[in-house]
Amino acid sequence: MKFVRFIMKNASLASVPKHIEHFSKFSPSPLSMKQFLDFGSINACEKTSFAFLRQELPVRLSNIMKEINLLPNRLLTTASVQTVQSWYIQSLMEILEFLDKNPDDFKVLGEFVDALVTIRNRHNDVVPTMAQGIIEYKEAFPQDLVTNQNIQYFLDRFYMSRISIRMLINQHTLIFDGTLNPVHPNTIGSIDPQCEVGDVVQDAFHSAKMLCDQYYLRSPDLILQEMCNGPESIVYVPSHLYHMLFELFKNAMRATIETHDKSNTLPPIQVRVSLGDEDMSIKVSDKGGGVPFRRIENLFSYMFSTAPAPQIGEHTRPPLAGFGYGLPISRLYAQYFQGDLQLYSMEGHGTDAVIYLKALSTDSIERLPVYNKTTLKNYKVSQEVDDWCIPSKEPLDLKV
Ligand code: W6P
Repeated sequence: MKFVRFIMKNASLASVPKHIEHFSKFSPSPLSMKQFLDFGSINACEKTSFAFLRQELPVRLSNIMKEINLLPNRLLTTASVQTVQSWYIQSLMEILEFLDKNPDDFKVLGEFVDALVTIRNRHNDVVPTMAQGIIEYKEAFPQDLVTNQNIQYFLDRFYMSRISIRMLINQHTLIFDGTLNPVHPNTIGSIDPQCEVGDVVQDAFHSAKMLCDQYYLRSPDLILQEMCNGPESIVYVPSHLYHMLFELFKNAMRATIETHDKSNTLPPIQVRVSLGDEDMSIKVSDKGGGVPFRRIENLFSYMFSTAPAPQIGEHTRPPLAGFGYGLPISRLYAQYFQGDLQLYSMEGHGTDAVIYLKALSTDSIERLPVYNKTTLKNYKVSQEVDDWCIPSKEPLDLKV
């Protein structure tokens, strides 16, 4: 019996490349906020969601698995990346099990929810595990600029794919586990049809402030200005918005405190929320001395912001912000529903960080990577020479 199961298991493992070939030929189907809400409305059923997901999850998994294989070999073969890849293979196999099952069987539907929960847990540590792979790679091949570009391109797409897959899994498991969210009874899965942005700003600020007080024994205040009249709400995933704001606040607080460390007072962090016909914009302004323009791009770079976790000793404390993938991943959350996150800094003064979200749920549609010929081309980017001169710091020698 054990032997039969061993053979069976390896038979399905052997057929995985074929399935990846098959499913990666489909483009992922981006969902709009409205479609997400429809899955959670009274007339939508678990059966429809099941039928959609057992096709769409393999498509999204296979599309990004093809891209993992395009990574430079010296990164692809690290133990960390191999581990992540094995999780994707295992999860794909587990979903494929449901392709020949009957959607009318409630037992099948229950097993599907359980399988999704198992898969979600398996992938919990993807981000730190990939980061470990980058650390290993950086030690072996320091300052490889072409690969830095490739890694940025890959991880933006890989983490965006991951955000989208977790969104699908969260919606299905939250909506069809048969219970109502007791704290937020009006949410549809993780979506709040009336997400009050000001409330999320205050929650995120409060959490960042507590961390800040812990590290620095002081923290700046918040000035929140909502434009228009009264509270402003959009259809959105509050946890995504919270994640972005928490990250921005940590950065703003750290900058404020470190540039005013000799002063008794701290300039407050100002937040403006503005709802227009097309955009919901949220600006977080600090007077923390700003960042030189040249360094702004680095704040979003996975390679630059990947450092071994600082050793916490007796006389050191972990920094409040600036390590890890907070900013690049926050930008992905904003971009996921067609928004963006941008930094406008004035060195010597301070930084404005702006989150742009779509005001209309009809414009909030998933932004998803797709594997195609263009993708392949983008990984082959040039070893070619640049066609702009390199500025020289030496004075030009005109003597003959
Ligand atoms: C800074 C650097 C930064 C990043 C993100 C958000 C705010 C700030 N402030 O000085």
